[in-house]
Amino acid sequence: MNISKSSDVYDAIIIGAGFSGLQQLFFLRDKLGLKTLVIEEAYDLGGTWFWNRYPGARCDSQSYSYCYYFSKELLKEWKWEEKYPSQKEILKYLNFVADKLALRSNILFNNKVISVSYNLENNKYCIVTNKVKIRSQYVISAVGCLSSTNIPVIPNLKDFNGEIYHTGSWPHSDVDFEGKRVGVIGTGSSGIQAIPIIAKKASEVFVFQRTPNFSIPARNENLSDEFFNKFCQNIDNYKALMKKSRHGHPWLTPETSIVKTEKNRREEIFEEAWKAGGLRFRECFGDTLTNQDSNELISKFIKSKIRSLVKNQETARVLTKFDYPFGTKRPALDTDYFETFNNSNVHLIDLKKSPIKKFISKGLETSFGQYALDVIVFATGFDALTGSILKIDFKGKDNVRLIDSWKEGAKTYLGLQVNNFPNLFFITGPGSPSVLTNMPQSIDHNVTWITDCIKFMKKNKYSIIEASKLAVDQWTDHVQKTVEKTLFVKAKHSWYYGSNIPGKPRLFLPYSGGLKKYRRICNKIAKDNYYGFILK
Ligand code: NA7
Repeated sequence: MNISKSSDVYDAIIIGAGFSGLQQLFFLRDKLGLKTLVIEEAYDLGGTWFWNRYPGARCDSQSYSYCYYFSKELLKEWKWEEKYPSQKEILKYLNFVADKLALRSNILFNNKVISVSYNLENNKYCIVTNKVKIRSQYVISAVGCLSSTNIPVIPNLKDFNGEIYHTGSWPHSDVDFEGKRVGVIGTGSSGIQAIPIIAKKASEVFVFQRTPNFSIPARNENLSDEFFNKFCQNIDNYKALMKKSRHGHPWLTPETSIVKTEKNRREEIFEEAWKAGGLRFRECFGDTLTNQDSNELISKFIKSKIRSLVKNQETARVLTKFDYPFGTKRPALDTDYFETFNNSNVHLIDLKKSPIKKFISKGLETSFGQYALDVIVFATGFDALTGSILKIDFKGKDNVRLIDSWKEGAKTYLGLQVNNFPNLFFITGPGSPSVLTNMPQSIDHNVTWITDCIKFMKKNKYSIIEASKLAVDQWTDHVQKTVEKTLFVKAKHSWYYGSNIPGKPRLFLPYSGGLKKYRRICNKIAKDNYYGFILK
């Protein structure tokens, strides 16, 4: 796409060509007929799935739920290969959708958005990229929740002579681990997925663990034609089930309490759920995240499973030194993660006991000693939910800067808007359920809501919508009060609270009330003539 004139004026600019940006483009362009452009930093589409190409990168949501449901045609034309889709398969899928809906012609690639500034006089934003300047009435941030990579500050990184990678910005060519000594820092979902694959090639793998992570077996499998045919006949049921579910997954969470269930029956349910694998394990009872005693029972069950999988009981002890309740930091899904520690070339280093001191030319030094390494893989996560938004200098009315408005924490109304920034929307922004849910379902809700809102504005001849300060404050308060009813508060050291990034304000970032409840609230507000928003 060729855009070079600063006179280019759009109805809507969308930042980011991942899952959310693509759907928003289709809805605004094809359903509302708006002049719409997506601006994307990368040379191609995919968002998270464009960048996260590390070995073993795979989605934790089931493939048939991790896709667009706005078109039956798309659902019937795409046959997923695996129960949990790999990064490659998801990227292929997004390209299929973009081709099918002819989206590429409205995407400006290789353009990094630097600033977005509002001009009250003409009610337009000026969007400046590293190459062009464009104006638009609406701006929709579709930058993703987990896109701004976090490389922790550890002294002397520049002294290290080997190869350095981050799981979230992996090279596009294969990385060769054959016969190499590899250090992996971080045991979140990315580390847990990558370590077993790296260990198959590397001569030695040193896993530097600061906090152990609960992980459930994924039990991934190939999907049959029979499964696909059955799915095609049941699309409506599938869709209805995800709408009814707490977090947008294709199952319902029972109301039953772990602690109130008789011991044998409880163990039976845990066993069945463990055998089935996947995130549903977390929801085999209704009070895992709200009742401390219940959580201790399910945590104990997982610990016993890990002990039975790992032969060296000292290694098992370090892998199960949990200091937070199960599920309150994002649990991982794995394929042979714990079993990998039975291989003689895989070593677990407990950073709680001996923290990293610095990098050295040949590797890394902890307070225990030095480790010679050829490769270091940072699996150290992201500046989640706000990092990729605040990389852009958003300026609203009276030159108010978003970075200043969020100094005390990211405050939004429904995760969708901020006061002082008229006509700026966020898809799966902080304050929305986002990362606690099956993302495409949250995206579908936000995109549809924003589209309906703009349609309403056009119909009623409004040109400005802006969340009121009161609505922002009240919603932020509600988000914090909601989480206080859960056990999430017992894991303050988590990226849900922003505490993985030094200096980041501590606020629980996603809305923990569930997608079902959130959808109901947002839709009621829309029905109430956008209560809490100022329309002009
Ligand atoms: P996560 O879940 O943020 O995990 C990052 C890991 O890196 C975690 O184990 C951290 O330990 C560790 N970490 C971070 N900084 C350091 C330092 N300085 N030293 C040692 N270890 C460190 O990121 P992922 O990429 O795995 O997963 C993010 C999401 O992406 C995931 O939930 C999926 O939704 C996809 P900590 O716990 O902070 O002690």
